[in-house]
Amino acid sequence: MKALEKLKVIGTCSVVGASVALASPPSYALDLFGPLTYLGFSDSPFNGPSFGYFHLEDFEDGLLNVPGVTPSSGVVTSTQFGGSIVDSVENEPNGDSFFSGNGLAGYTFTFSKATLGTLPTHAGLVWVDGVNNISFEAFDELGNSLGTRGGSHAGSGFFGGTQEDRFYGAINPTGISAIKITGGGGGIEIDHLQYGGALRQQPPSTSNVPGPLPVLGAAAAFGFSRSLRRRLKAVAPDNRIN
Ligand SMILES: [Ca+2]
Ligand SMILES: [Ca+2]
Ligand SMILES: [Ca+2]
Repeated sequence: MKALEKLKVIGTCSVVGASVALASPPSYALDLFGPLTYLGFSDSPFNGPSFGYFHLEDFEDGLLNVPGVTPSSGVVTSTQFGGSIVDSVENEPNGDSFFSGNGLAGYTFTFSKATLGTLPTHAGLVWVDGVNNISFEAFDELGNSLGTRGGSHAGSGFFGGTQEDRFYGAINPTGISAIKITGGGGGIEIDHLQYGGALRQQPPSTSNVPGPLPVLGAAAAFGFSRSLRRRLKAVAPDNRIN
């Protein structure tokens, strides 16, 4: 059955939202990812960095209900289809995903700075079914393209199969306003929509006042120096050591 024949017209999904705040924010540079083999979140290049917030939509609750993101089109796959025709990062046919019947147009996921506080610095998704050729694009805070990535990894069938699944994503330190993915003819299906705002780098300190640790260090060094002089005088009394 062709993807176009999956008249997956309109549906819903599940949320695995998470907010993680860790110390030592790293620095990030503009980067694009994909197509990367992806069989679970442990394969995500975003699995590990420190975030002020992070959301992963796996659609397993039948809803697209993570905050601050709006799709241009599409439905949760289970609302239109069931069984083995549903592709998912999770073990289909028990999983769920997000589907659009117009793969050529694909869909754009737009992020809300008002809802999230800051635009995500990291954003990506996992292509799970459709037709070649596949193209991913990300947009900066002004809506300008950050670049594209392409792939042609679609398998021959439309009834599940995770070996063809690939991650696409982007990092932009000044924010990502939207990500878009398109395919060939027929439908397109994605899963594991994920995005997060990295913790900001702390500005370097401009203070010239030494902290308590350097002061203590200097005092210790002075004390050691006096002790050393006394020892040298005892060992070599004829040498002048002041
Ligand atoms: Ca959900
Ligand atoms: Ca899923
Ligand atoms: Ca698949």
